[in-house]
Amino acid sequence: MNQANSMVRFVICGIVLLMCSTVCISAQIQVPALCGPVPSENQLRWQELEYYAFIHFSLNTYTDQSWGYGNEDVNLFNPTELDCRQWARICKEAGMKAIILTVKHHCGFCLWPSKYTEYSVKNAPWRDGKGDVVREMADACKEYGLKLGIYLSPWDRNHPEYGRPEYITYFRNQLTELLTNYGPIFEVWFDGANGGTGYYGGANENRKIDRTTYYDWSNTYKLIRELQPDIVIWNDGGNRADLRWVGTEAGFIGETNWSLLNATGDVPFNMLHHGVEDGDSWVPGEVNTSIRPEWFYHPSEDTKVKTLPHLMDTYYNSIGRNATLLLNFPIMPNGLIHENDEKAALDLAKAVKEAFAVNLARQTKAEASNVRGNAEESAADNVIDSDKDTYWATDDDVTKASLTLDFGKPTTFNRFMAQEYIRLGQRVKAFTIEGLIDGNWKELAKATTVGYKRILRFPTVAATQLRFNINDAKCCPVISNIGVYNAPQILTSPTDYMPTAFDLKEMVGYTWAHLLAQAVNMTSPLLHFAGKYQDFIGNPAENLLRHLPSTWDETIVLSGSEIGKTVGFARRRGDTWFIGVLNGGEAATLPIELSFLEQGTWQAEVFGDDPGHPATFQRQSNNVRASDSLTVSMSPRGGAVIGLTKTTP
Ligand SMILES: [Ca+2]
Repeated sequence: MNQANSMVRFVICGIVLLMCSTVCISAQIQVPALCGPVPSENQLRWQELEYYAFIHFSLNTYTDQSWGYGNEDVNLFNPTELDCRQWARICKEAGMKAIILTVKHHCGFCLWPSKYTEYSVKNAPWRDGKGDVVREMADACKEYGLKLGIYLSPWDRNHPEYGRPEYITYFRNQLTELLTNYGPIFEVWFDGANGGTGYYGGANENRKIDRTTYYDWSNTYKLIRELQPDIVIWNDGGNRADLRWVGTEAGFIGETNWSLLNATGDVPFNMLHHGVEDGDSWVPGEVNTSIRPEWFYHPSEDTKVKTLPHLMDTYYNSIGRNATLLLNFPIMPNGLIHENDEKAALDLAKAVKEAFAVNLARQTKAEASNVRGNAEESAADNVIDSDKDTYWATDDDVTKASLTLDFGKPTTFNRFMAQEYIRLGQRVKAFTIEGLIDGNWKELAKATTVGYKRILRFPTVAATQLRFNINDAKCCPVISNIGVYNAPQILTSPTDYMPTAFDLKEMVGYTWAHLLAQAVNMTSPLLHFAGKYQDFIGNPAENLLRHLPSTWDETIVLSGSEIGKTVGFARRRGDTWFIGVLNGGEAATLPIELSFLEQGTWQAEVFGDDPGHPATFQRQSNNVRASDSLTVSMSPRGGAVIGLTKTTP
């Protein structure tokens, strides 16, 4: 063979080899195809903020109202110590990344000197009418490295033209002022309360609007995006924008939470709360809630600022469930955040920092049951590199896979965090976590969706390995990060946690007494029903609920209990007994023998079903002794609760 021939063969071989390796490499590094809708760059940037503040401040602050009528005197607005830098400092120290300021609430009063109305700070005594809260907020945000957002109420109970086309021009003029004069705005927020009674320039009447057409949102959105191309728009479900309400202001989103909705059609509670698995649009959830019961400041709530265990639950039930958390601070009449609210926010920040201080996954050896194309780009250890842009992915046809983290020695932990690489869509539908404890695999937690971030809590274990089993997914899973943590326990005392509400929207088909019985049987602090705080206050069962302990000295399963039908517990804390009975799908009667009671007379307070009326209950009180029995009749998916306190020895 001459040298030329040899050279030709070498070149051909090289080309073949090159072609082969090109083909092989491209097969290995092929990025998984998009799985359904994906977030925009603006939505991605927003999601990564995770935690930011709401600020409510207006004439309501001076009238102790929740919603102003629109005729409140502008002279009331005179915050003597107003300091937006205090707000920004607290938010920054609390770990928040942005602040959304309510620049105009339903009463129509504007916190900036809008040139389109007289109903603003320019006619208030504060700073002799020269003040501009939005300007001071924008400056403070800049100083503290926070992004700024605005809440502009579409409903305006002051404006004479509200309900007519002229008001839409006014509304857009105001949006233009706000989105032009105050630098970058990361989010704009439009409340869903629209139309009703109001001052309306002196008309004092009821004005109804057709909320599907009146605001012509598509053109308003166009204007917003022209003025602030990097913005995200929040609107409640019906007027589909970039972000969605989660159906409750109580501080949590559904455990199953898809960042998807359909572009058109109604959005009932379950869609707001859980998203839509096969939705055609990326519309992630934002959990908005207040650090106190109400949005605006009321002095009576200075003692009702949420406790650390309550706020931790809010954190896990929002950020830990693939949502962001928008936590509200009401501003006091003097223009500052109350010290109790500041302390609560900083305590939460400290507890979150402690909980996630050390990612135990970083020190492990990661292996997966399947790696996409057996390529390094998709390998298991990409989930422990703390890099959000690298990921573990499986082959296209693999939607069931496991990833194991080997700690090398028994390691103590109680939190698991996973993140999907959502640029390619949301995929995981079901997963479990197992621990290898004393040589046996034990299930630690079971869940559905992951999304941008999912955090699971479970009792502390010492395991040598952790297994993350994806049992079902819409497409091949793509996981960017995993975290394993050993969070310090936060003790809950009985008075620490106030159950917030009952709302049958959350528990379709169940009765009120059933929900109440859950509070007893599932242990009182875990009340997470949707709805309004006000439904709880003044509720006939409020006293009983407030006194439910979070730990018990003794639990007895009542005879006649049968899993799937009727389950009753009698639970004792000190000298007090609580009985909770949960009923299944058919009406039932349960006789309860009280032989577990000590001698003496006991007062029994019974909350039972009101047949045919699931949203109400019947209440009676009578004296009983250990030799007596009480019979409760329950509706389908009903229940009963009995509180027993000793009256005479
Ligand atoms: Ca990674």
